[in-house]
Amino acid sequence: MKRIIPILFLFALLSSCQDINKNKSKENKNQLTIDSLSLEIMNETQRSWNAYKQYAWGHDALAPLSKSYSDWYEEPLYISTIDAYSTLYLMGLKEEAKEIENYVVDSLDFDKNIDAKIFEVNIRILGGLLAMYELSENPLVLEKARDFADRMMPAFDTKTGIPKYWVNLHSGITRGDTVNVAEAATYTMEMGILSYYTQDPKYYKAGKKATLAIYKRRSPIGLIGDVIDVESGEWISEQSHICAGVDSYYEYLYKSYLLFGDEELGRIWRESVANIQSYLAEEYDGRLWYGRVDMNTGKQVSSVITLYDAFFPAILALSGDTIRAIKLQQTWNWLWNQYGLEPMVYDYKKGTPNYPAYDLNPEIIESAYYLYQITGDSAYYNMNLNFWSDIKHYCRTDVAYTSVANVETMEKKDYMPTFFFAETLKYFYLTFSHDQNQFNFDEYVFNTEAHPFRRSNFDQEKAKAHLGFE
Ligand code: DMJ
Repeated sequence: MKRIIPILFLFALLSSCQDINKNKSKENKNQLTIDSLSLEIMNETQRSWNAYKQYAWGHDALAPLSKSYSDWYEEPLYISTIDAYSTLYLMGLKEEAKEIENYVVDSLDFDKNIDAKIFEVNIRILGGLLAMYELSENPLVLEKARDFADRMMPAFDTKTGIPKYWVNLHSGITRGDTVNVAEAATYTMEMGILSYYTQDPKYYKAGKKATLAIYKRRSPIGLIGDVIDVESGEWISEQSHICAGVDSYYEYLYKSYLLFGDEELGRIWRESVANIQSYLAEEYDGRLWYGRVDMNTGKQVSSVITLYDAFFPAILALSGDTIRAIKLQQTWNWLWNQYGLEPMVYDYKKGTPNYPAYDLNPEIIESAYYLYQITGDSAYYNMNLNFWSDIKHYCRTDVAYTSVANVETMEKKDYMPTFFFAETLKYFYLTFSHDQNQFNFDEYVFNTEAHPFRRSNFDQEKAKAHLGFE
């Protein structure tokens, strides 16, 4: 993979080439600049982590303006604690990471009488614990992950195999028959990893059954809808798109194929992405967009998109379609620069934000990181530099970072989502420390919450037996 020094620093280097030690001086300066940016991200992560510890330890999320906390349910589920681990670990903040590991092993108890959202806890808690197990190699962490997954499993007991929306972690009672596609079918990675390590295929089989239940209900032109009834299997909404509510279904088709070698998912990914390109993609005002269409006719029904859709350049690039990935990332970069942060929901034909919040989301940063790694083009490094500088400008508080209620006024909210630790800071750090960091995606596959899993840990022949696929 090509490694190109970012253009900004190249200029800085060229201007210092006047003495006989110029080559030496270049190297040192480059080293210094790259190091100072990744050091800045590390320091800002540590500062935010200290604030979380001081004001919100054990709770789900930090409220950075009121210097308090916010929980998702009646009792905390330690979501930030678990979500932050892999980021702290890969930044070399080993003491902080060890403290979380000890907390998980000694004090964590999932036997709680709360109804948890199965999609969210799968990617953040189960994904976070499994990455913690890989990185710490502590078998007690795997036991916690297994205990948590066993509490999730009753949700999959439906007529279609698509899980219910909520599961009670104590009683196993489930509720919520209406789910979107991401909530229906974003399980094969975490469940597959757990099956691999426990050699019990029941987890992967449940996750894959849910994915196949969605695929099986595609229309004659090969498109899926976006909201479904888990018992009847009827589509409740027949809009086809790659936006929030569907996104990670596609992401997991490719990533699970990559990690475990499940060719059936690889085939579904290839077929699905071809249909996405045929029906969803369009050039509008000289830019590439992916709109919403009717799953049966393929006719466009809306040009409303969400900032979550910026995950797509990353997965396109990872799966080999660098040309479209580059074009699409230009669109997202353009949109970011219209405001200085991205609006959560935007209508690209009207040119208006339908919901103007920005919650410190990672997707556009993730895609810039992938494109930087894959193309070696410093434009993507500089994109992340620009995103970072805007986030610092608009979202930094005296103790951490906070979401923004409106990207037109930059009015702040009082909330730092757990994925700011898990994803946003991680992708900045990986971009700025790219040469020194071993956690690149040649060697690791990241789940949709950016928890890293080492590809060489998964022998694809053994995966067939442990996960139970042909
Ligand atoms: C994350 O929780 C995950 O990436 C999820 O798949 C959708 N996006 C949010 C952050 O924006």
